[in-house]
Amino acid sequence: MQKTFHLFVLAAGALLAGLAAYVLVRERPADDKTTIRRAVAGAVAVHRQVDGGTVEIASFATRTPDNADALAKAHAAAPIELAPAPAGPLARVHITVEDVTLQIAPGVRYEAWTFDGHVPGPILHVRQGQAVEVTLTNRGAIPHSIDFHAAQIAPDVAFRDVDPGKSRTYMFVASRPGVFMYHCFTSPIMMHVGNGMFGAIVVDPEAGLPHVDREFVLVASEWYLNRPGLTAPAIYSDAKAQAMRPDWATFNGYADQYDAHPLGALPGDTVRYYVVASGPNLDVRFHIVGEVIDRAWVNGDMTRYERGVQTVLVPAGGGAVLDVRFDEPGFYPFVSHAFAQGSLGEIGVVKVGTPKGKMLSH
Ligand SMILES: [Cu+2]
Repeated sequence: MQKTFHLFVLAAGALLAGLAAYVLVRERPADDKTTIRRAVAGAVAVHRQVDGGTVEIASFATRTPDNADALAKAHAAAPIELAPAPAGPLARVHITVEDVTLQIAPGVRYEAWTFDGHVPGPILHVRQGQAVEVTLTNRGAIPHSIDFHAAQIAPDVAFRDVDPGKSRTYMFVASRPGVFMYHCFTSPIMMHVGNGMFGAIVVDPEAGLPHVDREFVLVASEWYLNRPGLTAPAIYSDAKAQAMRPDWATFNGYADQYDAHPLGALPGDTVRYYVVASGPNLDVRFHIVGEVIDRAWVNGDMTRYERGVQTVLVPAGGGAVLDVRFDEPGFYPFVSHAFAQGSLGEIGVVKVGTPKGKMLSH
């Protein structure tokens, strides 16, 4: 009897001590940085847990609902036009980080981290020699930052993390022309880029480029999903990103969107493609079916161009400027000629004039 009583007292004591410890821990105020660090560590842990951290990776590639064609038609394609560069010596850019659930393929939802609420972020346009003043406001849940490949600047200062609710401004001079990637620089970078935090900036050369009739900006990237995203939105799969096995690959964030909504040109038009490969991991082998690229500024080197190129390698983190003259009416697909990527959604079409035939893929 006495032994039972002792056990009872011990158990009650342990319970009270546990309760006190719980209250103490709960009530201890965590400073902002601790909370944020926990949030990041937690997010990474969750992603690893979901994947199991194993090599067993289920692919959700091309998994769409039965009404995928109707959904693709109903989805408004992302704009591809380049806005004019601002006049004067200074270009002011204000970008806001927002966590948004997006469609990345017909019926496929993804919990993205974005610049200005869409993927890719805004397509920026400046002139060589112009100063670019960048303000980043963070309305996301965790710290983020912005790294411009067009900048030559101490990254440990300019590209520092901006805490939620805060803003930071820095300035760089766009001294090199070309088309450049920008992206979130916060660790783990692959996760931040993989979640949609990237975009492009075009820097016009001082001397200008040959006149063209149309300009299309295409930012390629891959998506790594922890689930199909059909009934509940998907989040980033770290195991798939580490293995470089995406579920979707896209131009401007949504699979095959310029196949469902072809871009337009007229016979005789010269079209300039600004292509950026944002990755986070994969290069793009950019090819235009039925054409040969007349002028190819490869690797962002705007001092000279190559002529008569069939396929241009755009490395992850790199860009290229490509001019093509379309002579005959027709449907001209553009693809990543690494067909594993093409089949995951990196295909679009330019409809030149009023072709009599049908698109090959329809
Ligand atoms: Cu970020």
